[in-house]
Amino acid sequence: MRFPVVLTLQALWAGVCHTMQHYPAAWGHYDVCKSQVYTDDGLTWDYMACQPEAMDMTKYLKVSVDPPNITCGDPPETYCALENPYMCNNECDAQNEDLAHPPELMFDFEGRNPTTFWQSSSWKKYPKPLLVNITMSWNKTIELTDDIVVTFESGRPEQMVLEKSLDYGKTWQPYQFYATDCLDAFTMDAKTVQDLTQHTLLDIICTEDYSRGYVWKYDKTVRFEIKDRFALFAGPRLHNMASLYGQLDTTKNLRDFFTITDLRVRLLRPATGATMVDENNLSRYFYAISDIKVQGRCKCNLHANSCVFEKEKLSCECEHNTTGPDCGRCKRNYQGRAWSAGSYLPIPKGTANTCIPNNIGPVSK
Ligand SMILES: *[C@@H]1O[C@H](CO)[C@@H](O)[C@H](O)[C@H]1NC(C)=O
Ligand SMILES: *[C@@H]1O[C@H](CO)[C@@H](O)[C@H](O)[C@H]1NC(C)=O
Ligand SMILES: *[C@@H]1O[C@H](CO)[C@@H](O)[C@H](O)[C@H]1NC(C)=O
Ligand SMILES: *[C@@H]1O[C@H](CO)[C@@H](O)[C@H](O)[C@H]1NC(C)=O
Ligand SMILES: *[C@@H]1O[C@H](CO)[C@@H](O)[C@H](O)[C@H]1NC(C)=O
Ligand SMILES: [Ca+2]
Repeated sequence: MRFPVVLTLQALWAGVCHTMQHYPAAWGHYDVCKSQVYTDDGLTWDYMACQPEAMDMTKYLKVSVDPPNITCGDPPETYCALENPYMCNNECDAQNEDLAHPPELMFDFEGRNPTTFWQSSSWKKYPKPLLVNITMSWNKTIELTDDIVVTFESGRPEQMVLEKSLDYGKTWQPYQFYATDCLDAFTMDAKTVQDLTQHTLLDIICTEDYSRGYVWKYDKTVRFEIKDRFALFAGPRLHNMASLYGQLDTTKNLRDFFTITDLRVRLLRPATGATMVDENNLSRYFYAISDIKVQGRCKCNLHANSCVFEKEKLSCECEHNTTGPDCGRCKRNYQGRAWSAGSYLPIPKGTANTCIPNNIGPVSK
């Protein structure tokens, strides 16, 4: 016989959740790495798969904008409204704090009025493309848990690509293409996330949903739809996370799809709101972004339930005698069997796959 003795508040909460068979609607389960239990042999530890909570990842990133001098205000510049070339009261001056639009303003607390935003210089060199890369780096592997949302203060771009890296920026893969005309811009057929199935979930699509015509006047966001992709396994409203966790456990490609170390927004063509660009007033064309949302959790291979930000860097607080920034290996003297990630299965506690001391025979669990 075996019954858990609850020793910490966190364990208590987890215990309550389990007895109620209540599986939370979103990620955020697997919050305990170990708990003490009484068995016939007395008090021992029970180890479980665990992961840190999802959080606002924009607090921990480094941002770079390329080319470096593309941010407006040096020299100062005056912009006109896209929809009205006679309305020219948007000033940018890097030397004046009230009129400067540096990259940090994409990640500050939004909710005050007026909004704060980063802005590029205008499309002075038309018809040469106005190209800007916004690169966000964590120097840590992260698992995305919610949609990436980019909110434009200007019109939404007519062409843009969201890219990701899994190797600290050495190589990049597209996540999604965005255009007013996918065929023309990227020779891809236009799709929406609703066209995806479990089978095609990892397909990289081009969507016209976020850049068509003047729609931007009412909706200024461009999304990468993580939750709709989760829903292909977990059902609408993500009520069946067990099914998603099961899939993530067994399908490396799927797990890697939602894992990143860096993100890049490639802005390729600004909003023009028309088929013809007004060459007499290029001050109407530029990019401005007020907010970027990235929600995720540190990837700790199910061996840590917390992740700390120290010396400008995120790292997992590894349990189960694992170590490394992602708990990706066994501690010295705990190499009694090969390292392995924890497993979400069986639901709800998973399997810890702890590292075991050297020179001890096979031990279960
Ligand atoms: C943006 O990044 C891509 C690679 O992701 C690179 O090919 C391109 O030259 C960069 N553009 C700028 C303006 O830095
Ligand atoms: C940025 O610098 C490059 C060369 O360093 C220059 O050619 C370019 O015109 C500059 N762009 C802007 C917007 O000032
Ligand atoms: C990234 O993190 C590693 C430690 O994991 C550190 O040695 C390296 O300097 C960091 N790189 C940057 C660019 O911060
Ligand atoms: C064009 O741009 C300039 C600023 O560059 C502005 O003063 C002018 O009013 C704009 N509109 C028209 C219709 O020329
Ligand atoms: C890890 O090692 C410590 C001793 O260093 C031991 O007390 C602990 O039980 C071990 N934990 C696991 C999960 O094996
Ligand atoms: Ca802002």
